[in-house]
Amino acid sequence: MQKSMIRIFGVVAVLSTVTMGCAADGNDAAGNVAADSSSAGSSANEGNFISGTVEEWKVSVSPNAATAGEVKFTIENKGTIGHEFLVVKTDILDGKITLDGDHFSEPSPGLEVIDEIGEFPAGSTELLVLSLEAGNYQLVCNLPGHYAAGMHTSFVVS
Ligand SMILES: [Cu+2]
Repeated sequence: MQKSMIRIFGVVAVLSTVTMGCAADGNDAAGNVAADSSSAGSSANEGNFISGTVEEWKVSVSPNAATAGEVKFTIENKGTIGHEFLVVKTDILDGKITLDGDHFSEPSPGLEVIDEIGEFPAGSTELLVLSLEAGNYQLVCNLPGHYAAGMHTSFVVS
């Protein structure tokens, strides 16, 4: 009868990824999920699931746009070293933020760092849930040298 085992379990396992030996990060992700229920008036944004990667030396997300309201970023570090993931609201063109040495200052004129996933290790996945206003954004890694090396991409909220 029920001979065919269903493989959906694999998906569930990925979604509930626990970073072993890094309990603090796991707790952060859980906290962000729990915070979902506090946002009001965003029922039209249930599709704002953004998945992406950070690696040497790029940031990639799909889709690269969302509607204003709650946006959920699931970001995997596909690289071989630690990276961070910053959500920056700015009209500055992608890759053109003025650097102060090997990174840009936070804060800087013309941009606002909305929130971030702090540096997380290679091979791990983190969730960041934010309430975003309409506007132009950059998703970046601002570790020393990483922005200049290409770790930035544009993101639009309408
Ligand atoms: Cu980086």
